[in-house]
Amino acid sequence: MVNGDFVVKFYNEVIAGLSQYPKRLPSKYFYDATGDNLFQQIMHSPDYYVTRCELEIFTTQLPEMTKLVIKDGSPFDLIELGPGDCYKSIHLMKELTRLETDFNYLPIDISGAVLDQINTTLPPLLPNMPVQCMNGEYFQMLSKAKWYSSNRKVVLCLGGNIGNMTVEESHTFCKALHKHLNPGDLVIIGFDLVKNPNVIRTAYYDREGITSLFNLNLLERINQELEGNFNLNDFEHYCSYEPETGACKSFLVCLADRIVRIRNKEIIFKKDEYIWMEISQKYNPGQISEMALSNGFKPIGNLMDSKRWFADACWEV
Ligand code: AVJ
Repeated sequence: MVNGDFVVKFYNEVIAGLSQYPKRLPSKYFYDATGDNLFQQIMHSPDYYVTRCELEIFTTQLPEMTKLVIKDGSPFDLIELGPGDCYKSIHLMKELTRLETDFNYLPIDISGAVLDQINTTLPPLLPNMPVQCMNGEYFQMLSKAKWYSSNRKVVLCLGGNIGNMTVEESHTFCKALHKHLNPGDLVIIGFDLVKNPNVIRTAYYDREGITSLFNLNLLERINQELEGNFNLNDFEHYCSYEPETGACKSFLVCLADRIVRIRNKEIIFKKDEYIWMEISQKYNPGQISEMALSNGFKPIGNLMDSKRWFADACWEV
């Protein structure tokens, strides 16, 4: 996608979200350069357990995971949706390489910067692993991956990215994922699990206030890229976690009556009105299996960390 198309899409989605009541902004736009940097800080903050738990799975459960991935020993394409810096998947790739497994690595991301980074860091670490970066939307690139090779596919969707969808959106996503794969393919998909509600809320309402900056940064990005005039001081971060639904939500609350301009569009904010910024949905193991079964997958096991706070679910097509 060329930059002009991106800006048009970004603008349209921002205006559509802020024209709704209650107002919404899509959290997928959190990740510009500043947002990437803030998310790195979140991942290393003591209150945010998610990354540490999944990393533990990718270090302590590797034998189990590689066995599932290698399967009958036939060559495969390891496809990663939203690889980031491969912080977790690199452990799997290293182990597969050590075992002299025949596979290609195909990271798919909407961000060219993420893929450039992978192209410079991975080859020196794993010189024998073929890497084919795919820049674009997940499903468009998954269709393209079929033409890259006829190998069976192993798809990684890590980091609880699926958590940024509502339960309903996740079902739609899993259905589409299933449609893009063939019998025998494998999916490893990360789900953050329900746990003590205070642990969850603290992870998204951290004492250092990084999550607040992470949310406010989207307003700043709108100012920069869409000629907005948000005053960031007018907005305050709020986070809720509801144990009954597993929904953890972030909001920005407007502290006064304001009119914000984005290009030629005026958006009216009443005092105490909020923008729903992000959902991070939590699941229990039963709901994960249900997600698999109702969308055509066969659940073959959940790999979990020692605290059982996070699960990488393994599903066969
Ligand atoms: C990148 C989607 C896994 O929802 O836990 C972290 C993003 N938001 N803190 C998550 C995030 C606030 C994160 N994921």
